[in-house]
Amino acid sequence: MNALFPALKAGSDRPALRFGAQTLTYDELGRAAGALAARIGGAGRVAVWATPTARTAVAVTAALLAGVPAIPLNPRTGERELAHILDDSTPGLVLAGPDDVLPAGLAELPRIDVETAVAHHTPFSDGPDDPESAALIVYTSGTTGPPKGVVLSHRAVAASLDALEEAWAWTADDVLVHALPLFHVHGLILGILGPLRRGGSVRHLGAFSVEGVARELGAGGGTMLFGVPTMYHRIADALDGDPALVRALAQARLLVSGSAALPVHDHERIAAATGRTVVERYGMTETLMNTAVPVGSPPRPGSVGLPLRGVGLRLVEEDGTELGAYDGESVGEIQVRGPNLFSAYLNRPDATAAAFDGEWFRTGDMAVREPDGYVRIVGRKATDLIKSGGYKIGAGEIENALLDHPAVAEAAVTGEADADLGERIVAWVVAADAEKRPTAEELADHVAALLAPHKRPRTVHFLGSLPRNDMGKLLKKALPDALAEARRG
Ligand code: MCA
Ligand code: AMP
Repeated sequence: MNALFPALKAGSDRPALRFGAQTLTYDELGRAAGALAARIGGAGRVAVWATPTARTAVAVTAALLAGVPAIPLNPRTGERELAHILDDSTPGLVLAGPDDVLPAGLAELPRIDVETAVAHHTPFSDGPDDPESAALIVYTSGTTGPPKGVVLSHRAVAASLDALEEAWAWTADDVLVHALPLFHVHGLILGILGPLRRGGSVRHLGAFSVEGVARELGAGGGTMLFGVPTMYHRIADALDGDPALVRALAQARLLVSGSAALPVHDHERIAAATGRTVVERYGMTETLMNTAVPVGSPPRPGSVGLPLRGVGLRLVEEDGTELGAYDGESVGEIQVRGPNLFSAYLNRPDATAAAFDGEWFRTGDMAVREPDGYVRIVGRKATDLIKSGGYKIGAGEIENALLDHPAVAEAAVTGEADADLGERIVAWVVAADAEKRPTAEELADHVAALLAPHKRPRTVHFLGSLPRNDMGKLLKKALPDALAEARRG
């Protein structure tokens, strides 16, 4: 197939990546990734300890050049989730930084330390001949059960990044600033592979801070910012009284939000202070990017824009009928098809089949279309999927983890509106012994250690029993009333 990263092949002294004080030019990245690609060629699949560092970018680039599927691992993944991912994806080795201390769960895997400074040049290929070859396996939560591995091909990655090139006039002159984690589509595929495919550059902040955004977009010369709504909310909060931040945002070419809905209030605060409108795009791990507000379009707060090049999008009613009207009112489930779609859920033909209606992928997101075709997301089908800080989290996986705590007899998990996180995880717990309730912190630590810190409950309510119907089915909608009653009684 055509090279995923033509600028890497050509090599140059232009900066490709900057993480803090460390910069890699295209030449340097080509040497580091080329040398590593030569070592991992026969590895089957490789796990990547995806810290927010240049090493992760080198490791993933090397895997793509070698045609070896990469499985990015959240370095904070708890023991149970890590064990599941390793069992399911069976990597042949793990790529990590020389100083990284890996958890016991990875001790059995051969390890290669990723070097970023490599003096010699190792010739590398353009990647696998077959564009359908798996490029990445990214784990994503469902309503119940452990996360599923989403197999993304070289074809899907290239198609989605090239469609964004067109929508945003994204070029080699762009300098992308972001602070997203590198184990999900947003931060890794859009935020690292995107600039590399264009021959442009990326400045990663390591960890999100409003000061870092102001610095890199301002004096740092960044032209684009990618973030989740929580980040834009924190930026909006800081604008008053921070003229340097206002200037930095005002001079950026493109401010993009995604992974969850950016509230209109935050859109408006940023536009009022900076004169710039944030554009949204809508995607999913399984589909990569589906829609985007094109650069230069008039402000459309609350809209995720138009289907990207090559993406078919339809709205479908409960009974399977396709909505014909673009009236801004009729709500249907978003279904998509196109070259941006994933290949399958790893080892889950049942789940893969259930996710499709023919060639159409059922996203589970509910939307309306305006008369001019713009898509506005109004909700989602499954209330047991929570989006917190831009992370998708299944209520079921947290309930199971809570039930494994010896002091928990029953547990339910819901998402509650939160100005900062979009939704906050709330746990409703019946203690095994009402006299010896665990603390909220103990339960949060327990979930963080088993699954991941971002999956920990932020609020814990204790109840004497959970509300259920005659069949014993949990009534999640009745939980607030049950709590109010428990407090009264
Ligand atoms: C706190 N921490 C803990 C605990 N409590 N660690 C262990 N046990 C505990 N009990 C640690 C955390 O690990 C973290 O450490 C620090 O305390 C703060 O954590 P937290 O409160 O969770 O962070 P936050 O302030 O809530 O983070 C906000 C955030 C983050 C920065 C916006 O949510 C974020 O990075 N979101 C991005 C999600 C994303 O990329 N989604 C894309 C997937 P430390 O401070 O050291 O880190 S969606 C996607 O890809 C699709 C395709 C799409 O459309 O984009
Ligand atoms: P994930 O499964 O983690 O890849 O998250 C995908 C989900 O994030 C989608 O199904 C949507 O529910 C949500 N999402 C992504 N971008 C947006 C957006 N711009 N507005 C609203 N929801 C979004």
